[in-house]
Amino acid sequence: MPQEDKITVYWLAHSRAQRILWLLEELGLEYNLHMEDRVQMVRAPASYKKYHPLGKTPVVHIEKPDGTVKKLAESGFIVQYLIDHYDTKGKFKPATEDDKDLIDYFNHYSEGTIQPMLVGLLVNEVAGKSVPFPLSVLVKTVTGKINQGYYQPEAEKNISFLNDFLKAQYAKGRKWFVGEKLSAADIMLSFPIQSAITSDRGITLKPVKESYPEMYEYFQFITSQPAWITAAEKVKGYDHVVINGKL
Ligand SMILES: N[C@@H](CCC(=O)N[C@@H](CS)C(=O)NCC(=O)O)C(=O)O
Repeated sequence: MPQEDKITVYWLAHSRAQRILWLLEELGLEYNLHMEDRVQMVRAPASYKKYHPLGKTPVVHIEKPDGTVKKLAESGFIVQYLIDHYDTKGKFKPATEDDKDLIDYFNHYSEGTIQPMLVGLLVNEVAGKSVPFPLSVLVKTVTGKINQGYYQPEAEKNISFLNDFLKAQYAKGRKWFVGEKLSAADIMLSFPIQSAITSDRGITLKPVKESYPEMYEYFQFITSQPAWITAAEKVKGYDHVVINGKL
């Protein structure tokens, strides 16, 4: 049956919005992509407030055949909504109630626990670059202390936690975060994992490939999925896309 709902994703480069494209591709849905350039290094342009009052990405608009438009924000909620409404073949249906609970946990964990650490590191990096020399030296000293005292050890602890989780899955012959198949947990965790592996912001002080080999292997695996690659190809030229583990 042709898709009746018209889906538009409001997207920014190097953002959480890319994982929504991965999910849409996995669900076999068509969508329009709206993209504009970031401003002030990392901010969304003010025009994004037209699509949702907070002006962040991802935001998804779903236009129904009767012309009404459902406006969705918050990536965890968007992922949950898209699966609830469009996973007609049950591709993402958890196999057990325990799996469902774990998927829900990771959905909340992704934005509620690990992501704030990564945002803290990003904000501190931008702070150091936003002021001229010699003030920048002072700002970098202060933000460096904050990073060393809190954001870096917390980020590293979380990466280690996720790596241990994958290790336990691999020991059972499994490839994904929950159970035996792709789930919303993988979609949501792909963004912080990609950040840890590709950013030079000091998210982990230990090298990921050597110190967190399971996470490194997992990243090679998810970035080789056909739907991931299709989503990445759609934004090539606008973003540093990762395909088969390579930037
Ligand atoms: N918890 C929100 C966070 C949204 C968010 O902060 N998005 C970033 C992109 S990764 C953004 O829009 N940043 C631009 C800005 O804050 O101006 C979600 O998961 O959707």
